[in-house]
Amino acid sequence: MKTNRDYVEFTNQFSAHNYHPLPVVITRGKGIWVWDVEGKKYLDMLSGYSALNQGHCHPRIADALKKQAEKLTLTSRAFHNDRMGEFLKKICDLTEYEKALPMNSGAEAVETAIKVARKWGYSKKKVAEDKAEIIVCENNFHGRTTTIVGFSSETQYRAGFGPFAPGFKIIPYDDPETLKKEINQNTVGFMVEPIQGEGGVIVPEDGFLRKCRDICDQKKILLILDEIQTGLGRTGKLFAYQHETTKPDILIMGKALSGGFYPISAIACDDDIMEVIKPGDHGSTFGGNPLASAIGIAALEIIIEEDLAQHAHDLGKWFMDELRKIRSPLIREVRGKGLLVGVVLNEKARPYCEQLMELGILAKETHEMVVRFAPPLIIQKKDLQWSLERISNVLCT
Ligand code: IF1
Repeated sequence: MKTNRDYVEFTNQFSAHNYHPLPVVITRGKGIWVWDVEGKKYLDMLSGYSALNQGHCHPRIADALKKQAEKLTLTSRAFHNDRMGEFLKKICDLTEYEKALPMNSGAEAVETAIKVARKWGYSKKKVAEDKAEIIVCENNFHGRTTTIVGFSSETQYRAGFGPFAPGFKIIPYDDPETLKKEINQNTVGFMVEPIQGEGGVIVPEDGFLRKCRDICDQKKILLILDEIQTGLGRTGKLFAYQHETTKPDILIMGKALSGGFYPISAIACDDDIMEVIKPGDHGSTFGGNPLASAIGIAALEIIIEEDLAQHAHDLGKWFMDELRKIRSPLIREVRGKGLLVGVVLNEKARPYCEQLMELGILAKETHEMVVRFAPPLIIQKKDLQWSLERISNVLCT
């Protein structure tokens, strides 16, 4: 029988070394569980970085995929297909926006939002040609394209990849006062994550988004929320902004929009903004294809019908309380919302993730000192209890 190590060595011969994964080779997944090539079972507490909110291989999405795969997968946008409208209506109904634009990866949806915001700035706000500015936050993570890493504050994401696109200004996270000060006549938008995921699960002060909303309204700029990671139930609401009585001008979503079957992303906004995009302005070979649409429809229906946001809210609160009861000098802080939880350690987190793996829990460190726990939202209390016993074991030794 081939071992995990065999697969890792084989793969490393052909793979670019752009990752440093835990040494486990997964071959099967069902619900909250995955199995490695040696037959060992693990609780997946990363969920494909929140793409698997519905759990691995949800049978209903698999069915939708199989049915559509045998009928029609791709037309390109040169022609219409009979599934995209239904998918976009579903997004619009759920988010209460008038229009949606489908793409594939999260980074592409972020790029789409940037293009829409800039064009809105030129055509509606009359910003001078090529002067549009978008304000973003320190410690952001919005993807890996050259434009996006150009406004990252993380040295490694940028180093060696310049020159970068101009037109972005970085301000501290969770700092509405600075946002207000930095807006000028060329500013078209403020793009921000409701909780910084990659940044180490950083939760801003209550009221942060509401203040940003007010400032953006006063100064007539667009509030653009990247909910690629926080959206679709993860934080205990369908979208994290719903924790505050506010709504962005452009909403960016991805990841769980496909339940992990396929890269599907989108932006949603009202027509007074989306209308700036004209035929030929933007597109993608695969965006909005019928297979993606069928998958997306099923993925969204599951989130609603299984009430995953409420479930994440209830369980997340309990889970964080239980984590806070663990008495260990290693733990500096437990923070998060819903089932997006970060345990901040006083030491590097990687060795603890490796120990958790030995005990059958898959979690990955972020920002060196933080262990992120973000299980599929279908998880039950008894399984979280099971994980807590092991987490406590690892952190108390
Ligand atoms: C990697 C972290 C998660 C995102 C937000 C856009 C994107 C992401 C808020 C881009 C993607 C990923 C990408 C993945 C690791 C990962 C991540 F560890 F970096 F922090 F999820 F937590 N906006 N996040 O979180 O979406 O183009 O990847 O579909 O290895 O880069 P994408």
